[in-house]
Amino acid sequence: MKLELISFKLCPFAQRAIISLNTHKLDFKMTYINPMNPPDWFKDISPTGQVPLLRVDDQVVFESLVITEFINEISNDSFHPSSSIQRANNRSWILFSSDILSDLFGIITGDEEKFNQSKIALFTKLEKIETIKSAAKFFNGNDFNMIDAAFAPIFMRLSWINEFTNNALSLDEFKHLSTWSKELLQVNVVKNSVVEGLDDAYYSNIEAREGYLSTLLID
Ligand SMILES: N[C@@H](CCC(=O)N[C@@H](CS)C(=O)NCC(=O)O)C(=O)O
Repeated sequence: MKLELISFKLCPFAQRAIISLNTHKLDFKMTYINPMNPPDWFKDISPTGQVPLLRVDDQVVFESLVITEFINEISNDSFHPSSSIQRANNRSWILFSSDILSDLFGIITGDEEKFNQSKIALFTKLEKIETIKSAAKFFNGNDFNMIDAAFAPIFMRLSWINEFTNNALSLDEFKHLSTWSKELLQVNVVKNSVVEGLDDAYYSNIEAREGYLSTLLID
């Protein structure tokens, strides 16, 4: 089976797929495009115009969460906990994590009012996760699962934003999330899921958006 992941370097949704492919040690070709200015061949094969897109031989799979489930299905080791209810619970929180990415988008692009609204929305969600997250290293204990791959791109971006500002989105009030974030960002498949210098590109992206967050950047 030939796999090709069509991605965009800054895309947190695509990063989930990269972490999943690398966790399962699957060979794949990586093709980067800019979805804001896509090549014609991409328009022809992408139903939504969005990345990530996984080409599997001559078929395409789209939507990051469907891609990660597909990767799990074609792999030998399960990327989910074994109990059905725990698996369902993980999938619910994985879906929840996609809404957090929408809040982050508002934080990066919005004016002061939008920034504050998005920050409240983000922190309300983080608080909910904090209440159900155990003190364990990862979401399900010591095993790195799909839910960890779904949240890692979020924690990576939160940690960059905190580094670039005076901790504008500090996680300090969330003890369990702080531990989870610290542990996730040390995992090799997470560290290696972005190209070198992506933190600088993310900084430049915040600057270029000229939202309220860009006024909080420390030089
Ligand atoms: N629900 C999609 C969201 C993917 C998404 O928003 N991708 C962005 C890049 S990070 C994109 O392709 N944006 C271009 C567009 O929406 O036209 C998924 O989970 O795969």
